[in-house]
Amino acid sequence: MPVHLTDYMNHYIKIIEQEIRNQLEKLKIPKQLKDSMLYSMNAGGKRLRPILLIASYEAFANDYRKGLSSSVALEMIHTYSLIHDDLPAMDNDDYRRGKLTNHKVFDEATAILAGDALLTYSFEVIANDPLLNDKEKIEIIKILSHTSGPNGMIGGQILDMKAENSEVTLQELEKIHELKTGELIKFAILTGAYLGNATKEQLQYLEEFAYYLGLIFQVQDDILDVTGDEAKLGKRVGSDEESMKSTYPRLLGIDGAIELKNQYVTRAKDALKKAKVEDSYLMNLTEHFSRRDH
Ligand code: GRG
Repeated sequence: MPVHLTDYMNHYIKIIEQEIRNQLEKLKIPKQLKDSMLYSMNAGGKRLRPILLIASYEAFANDYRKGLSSSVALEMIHTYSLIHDDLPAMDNDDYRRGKLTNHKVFDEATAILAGDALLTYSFEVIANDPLLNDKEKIEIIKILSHTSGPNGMIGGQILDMKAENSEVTLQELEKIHELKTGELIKFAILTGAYLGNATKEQLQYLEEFAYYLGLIFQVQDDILDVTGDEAKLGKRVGSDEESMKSTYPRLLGIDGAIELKNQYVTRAKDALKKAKVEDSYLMNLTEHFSRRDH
């Protein structure tokens, strides 16, 4: 019997968080570095990316365990990007997810090193997974380094920095999001499907799906900045007037942003149908990404 998406997500959040603990607690490293890594890894993230990876794997195969190390590695890279993004040299934020940022609890140097450590350790986690063969390890590490590096997330971050305080076109905005947010989502979808033995054709459709899912995530994020409860309370990071950043609602108005998001939802679902995985949790997760309230 199909399980409701919330139960599905909660089930895997427990498994993912246990594996995060397993991977980090065994490290024999100075306490300050370990505490700093653990602090941000356990600071209340929604775990959307690792869940996506497992759902993508399960669209094709059974036994999530084969996707577990990649999903934890992905969450490590996501967390490192947040730690570094919050630093004084970047966004200079004191709070994330309602908690003090890493450099506020520890210090800047420790936060930089904790981010570096999570980035590099993520590759080690994949390389040491006994459930993966060498070909799989190389392929996953290849996709992860590409999507998180200069051709992916980091490339998006630098475009984003260049666009700070200037008007950008919708096309330019979407390029930033495609790289900065979308590439890690692409890693989740492609890695899960690859490990589940999807065909080349299915992988192509899933890449298209991931592209639209990344944009859905970001349009909704921008909408929440304006309409969400946290925005109304003035608590949402990056939501305030201090930033002149281009967003979907600023470029299209709220109604226009919602309309565009709905178009992307249709395209994402079409791509899942073409990949013949419309019965998977990826379908429910598309709705979840589109309607999430935080
Ligand atoms: C390496 C410095 C550096 C930056 C890389 C990804 C990124 C660029 C910076 C992170 C900050 C940011 C606002 C990214 C946009 C994507 C986004 C809204 C991330 C938050 O993702 P959620 O909502 O986070 O999944 P949680 O808190 O649930 O883990």
